[in-house]
Amino acid sequence: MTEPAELSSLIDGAPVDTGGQLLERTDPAHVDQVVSRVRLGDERTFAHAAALAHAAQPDWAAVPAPVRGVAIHDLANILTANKEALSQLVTREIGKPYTESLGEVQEAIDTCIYFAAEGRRLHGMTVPSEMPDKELFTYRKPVGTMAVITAGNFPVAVPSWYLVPALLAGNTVVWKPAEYTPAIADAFARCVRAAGIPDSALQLVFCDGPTTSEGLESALAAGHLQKVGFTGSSEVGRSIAARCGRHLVSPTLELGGKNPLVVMPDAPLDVAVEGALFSGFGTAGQRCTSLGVAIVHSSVHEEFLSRFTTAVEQAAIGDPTQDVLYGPMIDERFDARFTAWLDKLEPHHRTSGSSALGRITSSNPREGFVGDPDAGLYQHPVIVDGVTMDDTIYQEETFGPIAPVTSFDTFDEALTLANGHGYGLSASIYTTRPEHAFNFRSGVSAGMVSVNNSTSGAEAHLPFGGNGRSGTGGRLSGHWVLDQVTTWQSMNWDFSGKLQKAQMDVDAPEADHDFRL
Ligand code: UN1
Repeated sequence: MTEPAELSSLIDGAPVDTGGQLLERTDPAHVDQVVSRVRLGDERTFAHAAALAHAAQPDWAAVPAPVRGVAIHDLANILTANKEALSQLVTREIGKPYTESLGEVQEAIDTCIYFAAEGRRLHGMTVPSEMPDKELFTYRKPVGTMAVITAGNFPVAVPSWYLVPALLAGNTVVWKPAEYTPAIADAFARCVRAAGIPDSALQLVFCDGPTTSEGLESALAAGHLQKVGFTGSSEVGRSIAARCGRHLVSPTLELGGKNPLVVMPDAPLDVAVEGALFSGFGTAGQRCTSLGVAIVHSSVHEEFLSRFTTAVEQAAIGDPTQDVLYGPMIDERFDARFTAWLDKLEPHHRTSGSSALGRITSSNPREGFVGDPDAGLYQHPVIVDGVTMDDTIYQEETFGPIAPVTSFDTFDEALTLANGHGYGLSASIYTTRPEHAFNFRSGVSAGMVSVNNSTSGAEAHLPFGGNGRSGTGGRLSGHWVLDQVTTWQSMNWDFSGKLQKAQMDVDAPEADHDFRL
């Protein structure tokens, strides 16, 4: 195997040697194998990248939108041609099962396909004026330069949700990917470059969290950023939002979730179990859309729990290059944080799904494990029944292979449980009755609602995002994200040859208000 190259930030397309820390990234399924090495940047790297992106923005915005769309179309083709290579990198760098990695890259391709055509729309409107000889118009203007800070669990799809519409709309971008996915980020940036998008329009910066905060502050203070997009934890989102607020820059935040999955007494139970299995344990529970809590009607609770337990016991877990439900934890930090969650289980919790808890190893084995458990960061799956609203595992996002379960008697109780943690990303209900589906839709705080489908697996052209602790209401994907990457500009043109004052010079017909039939 060839020695992995040393990667670094790409500023105006050129690698920069900042002399910062050298981070070694190992395959979480084979922790003795180095996948990539990355030289982290310092605060000036970030601020410098923002200054250059800001300077380059007018030129990129001057390229006609349909032509920018052609570049996005080319990016779709380049990603398609490199789909296997990129997916293999995703599987190696973060341990995502290969079929899911292919799905993730496809999500980025779908995003490009959608936005390539948007280059020929980006519609504004003509609006009637209240006065004669005057025309009103609206235009979408790029916001300017965006900082995009993304997490490592979807290292291709989620960045594409920001980068693709941002570039299409004429913005330039400073992208700070998760520092533990440098090879994927580098590969994705090289695909963008191969599509003919200028190096100055996408600056790739590798920094750790504290350095990113400092860099962000300098760039915001210098007026070089007009938007910050962030996908990650609610805690970091809160601090980014506060920072943005001080500079009057509106952030787009896609934060954590505690996504409820409600099982009504009339639910198709097998479908609900399948949905809970994928929601709770797909990607080892490391999706922002992963199952937060299964809320099961007391009349079907025991039956659901027993079928769910069997499904989890029988699930294939292990080597992500094989056909498994989930592979390793993304990174040691995720693994350690998940272990800390297991310590928060309480005596009233009843666990099932695995004969053991914690790391899967040869001395703490899982029956049917696929591959060598000692080689990677594998965690036993756990279903935790008997969860109450006071429990920390009800209130906080856990980001790991754990499925909290609770029960309810009335629909209102189910809704209270679905909303009580204050997150509002995705929510799912299993039912065969339309009134349950629609009442859940209107009562739940989540930005995304599934009926008879898992909490995960949003499609690339529906609005994606949440409320409350999950975000400030901005939406990614589809045409909805255009309101994040553009601002509306209105224009009025008066060709009457005189000053016509709005509201005052309106020649409105006179009505006879005393008229009665
Ligand atoms: C995330 O975890 O940040 O809906 C995004 C899903 C995926 C995206 C998840 N399409 O689960």
